[in-house]
Amino acid sequence: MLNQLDSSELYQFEFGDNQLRKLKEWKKLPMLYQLALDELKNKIKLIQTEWKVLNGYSPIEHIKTRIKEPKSILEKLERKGYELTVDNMVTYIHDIAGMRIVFSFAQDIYLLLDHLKKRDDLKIIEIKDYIANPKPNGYQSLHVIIAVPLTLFEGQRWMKVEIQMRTLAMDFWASMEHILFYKYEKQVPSHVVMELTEAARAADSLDKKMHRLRKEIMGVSEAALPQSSSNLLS
Ligand code: 0O2
Repeated sequence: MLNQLDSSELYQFEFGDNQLRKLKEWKKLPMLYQLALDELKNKIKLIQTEWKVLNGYSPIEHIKTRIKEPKSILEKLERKGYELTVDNMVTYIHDIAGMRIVFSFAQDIYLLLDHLKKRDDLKIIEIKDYIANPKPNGYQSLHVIIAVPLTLFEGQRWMKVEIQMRTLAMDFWASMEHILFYKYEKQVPSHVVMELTEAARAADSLDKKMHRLRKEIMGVSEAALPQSSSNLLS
């Protein structure tokens, strides 16, 4: 949590005229991001329940949330070339509050995205579609930066949350890659890179196979699927 930042890290922050305001803001941030995650999770859970009642199944396997570690926030700010200030953190680090939603089928990711786009109680800031355009290593996921309104005693405040939406297969690959990547301390041997990319292709073909089986067994027609996914998994 941000309030567990040790003093040596805290001293890297500016202490000028606005010292008190910034310190108060710093103390408040973890709470605000956590409230935004709670709020968003409730909204998604409501949709999940509605979906289950209407369609007889839940498209969402599980939802995880996390607040980014202070060390990772500072490293990311540094990597992006910004000064280590609270204002820069809030402005340029979009994934301080992170939510991961894992789906059974890729098509349902786009159904949820279409729904989120239509809501007026949430604001979509940015979409990165690594499902349609996987990263060179094979990483697939749909990233959405979304603003969630909090009605506070001091007034309304919009907080940013990064949602990563992916299938079980994509999630399995990303988790394994994360473990291997960090084990090799970012010096991944080339044959490992090749095998990981191969494994990503295997995960992708598993998703495509499940999509075909779903169409056959559940009778889901291509027309019933959102545009963005129907040309993706044919
Ligand atoms: P952690 O520990 O997961 O939080 P932006 O956040 O948009 O300003 P960035 O970093 O270019 O800038 O965003 P990107 O690449 O869209 O998404 C970053 C996050 O996606 C990462 O967070 C990971 O969670 C995930 N991610 C992106 N690429 C990969 C990948 O190749 N493998 C795996 N396993 N995850 C990936 P962090 O902050 O790097 O780390």
